[in-house]
Amino acid sequence: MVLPDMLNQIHPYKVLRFSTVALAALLCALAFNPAQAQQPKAATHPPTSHEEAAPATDLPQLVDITAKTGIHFTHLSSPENKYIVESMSGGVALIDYDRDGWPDIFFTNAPDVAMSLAGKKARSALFHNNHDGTFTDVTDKAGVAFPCWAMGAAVGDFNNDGWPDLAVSCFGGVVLYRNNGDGTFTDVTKQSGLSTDAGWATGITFGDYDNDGFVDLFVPHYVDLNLNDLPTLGSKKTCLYHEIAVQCGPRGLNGSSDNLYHNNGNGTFTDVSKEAGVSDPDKYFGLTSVWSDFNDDGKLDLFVTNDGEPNYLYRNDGNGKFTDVAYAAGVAVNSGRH
Ligand SMILES: [Ca+2]
Ligand SMILES: [Ca+2]
Ligand SMILES: [Ca+2]
Ligand SMILES: [Ca+2]
Repeated sequence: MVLPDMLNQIHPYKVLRFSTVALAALLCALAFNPAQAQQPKAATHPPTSHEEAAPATDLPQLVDITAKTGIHFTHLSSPENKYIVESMSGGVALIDYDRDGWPDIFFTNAPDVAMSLAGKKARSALFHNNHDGTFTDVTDKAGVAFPCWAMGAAVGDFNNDGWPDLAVSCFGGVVLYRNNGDGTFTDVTKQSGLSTDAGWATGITFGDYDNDGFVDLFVPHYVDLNLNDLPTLGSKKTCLYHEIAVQCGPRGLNGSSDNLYHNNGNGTFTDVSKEAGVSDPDKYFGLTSVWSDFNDDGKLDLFVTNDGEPNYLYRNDGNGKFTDVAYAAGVAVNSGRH
């Protein structure tokens, strides 16, 4: 999952606000045993005077419990958001990496441009769920601190050993971590064949589209950006908003194609994007993706959101090929309000 600033790029703090709200909601959910949460007890007594005094609202009441959880994580990037690559990062994934029945949390992190050019990295983090509403930072033991200039993450057991593995989308391709089952992970990007992925990967997702029992990986790509030739604030017409100098992009920048990787069942993947019909030859600005069998035919379909450009809804035709039906389904474009 990646948390992009899709709302308006001239308001750089929306990413932070959105991430904070999402995190607060997430932690509220995680504070409870999932099994208990799924089976709420029916009220067995009449409301007390205290309950009667509660605000008259049907809306759920959420409380920010972050400070009590032991989660101390700061997403770096840049609050100034001078460049689009500094405003589009920020992702989180729930992964019960130790299979104790309690979801643990992985946060991606990203440097700003100046840090990256100086060779500095941003530390991602994995927090273990202690079952009591608190979490422990296990990043270093797990070996997942510095996957890349990280954007989003996806969880899937790519080698079917029962232990959930972790894929991270990066400004610069993808990283695949194999879960060793002992609290540690191994970077298997190279041997998996996924190191060929290049460009700005965003909202990746695992799904077994061909029903062979092995999860496959879809990787949308966003803007084709060169760190050594970054368009600066207001440097061209598309970097102006009502004559105000703003961050450049995505409009006015080049996009990047998408990739579908078929899981070969032996720890390796093969790029099948073009034959499957999901390669995005028009190079739209891909942001995130989700597998779902929307027509209930037993075959996973794929929805890909593109920033400011038509989305894709790929219907799975069952022979390793997909057909984009986004326009017919009414999900290609929105009303275009600005
Ligand atoms: Ca766990
Ligand atoms: Ca696994
Ligand atoms: Ca598969
Ligand atoms: Ca389907």
